[in-house]
Amino acid sequence: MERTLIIAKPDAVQRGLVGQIITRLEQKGLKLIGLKMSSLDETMLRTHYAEHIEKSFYSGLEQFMKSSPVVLMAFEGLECVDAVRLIVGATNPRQAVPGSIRGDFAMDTGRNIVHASDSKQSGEAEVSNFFDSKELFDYDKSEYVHVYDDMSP
Ligand code: IDP
Ligand code: MG
Repeated sequence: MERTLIIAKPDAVQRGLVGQIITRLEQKGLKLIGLKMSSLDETMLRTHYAEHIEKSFYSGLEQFMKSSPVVLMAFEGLECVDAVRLIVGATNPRQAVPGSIRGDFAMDTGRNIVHASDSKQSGEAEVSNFFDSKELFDYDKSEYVHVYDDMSP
């Protein structure tokens, strides 16, 4: 099982799309293991977006991500990092396929609604960066027997 971090960004919160984001991921069969609202500060954002700090868009990205609270989610599932990236869609929403979150709800790379971890390693690291161990929940999901062939929780 992999873990992935989802952030419903300020535009999702402002536009009232948080519920639809959660719904799409839940209905896929992913297991929600952490959920909270939070304001992200400069330090957290510089860690989270370390690979982008030197890029021209970084200061705009940081301002945007601080512009209102976000909703943080941790999900667990079999190979869920890649599966969730497909549900989220391309970074540029105008190129994201219809049916994906960005393809259905967004028009601009700088307002693309949602963050999703991009590798198994970043999924583990990002979930740990944003959630204390007490905020992550390990529980049996009875639905798993209907979601995965030959797998019990
Ligand atoms: P990702 O969110 O699909 O993984 P990344 O390339 O990791 O995309 O970029 C992180 C975030 O930085 C994007 O989701 C977007 O919010 C922002 N971003 C990336 N490229 C640009 C750009 O060219 N202009 C404005 N914002 C950008
Ligand atoms: Mg990324």
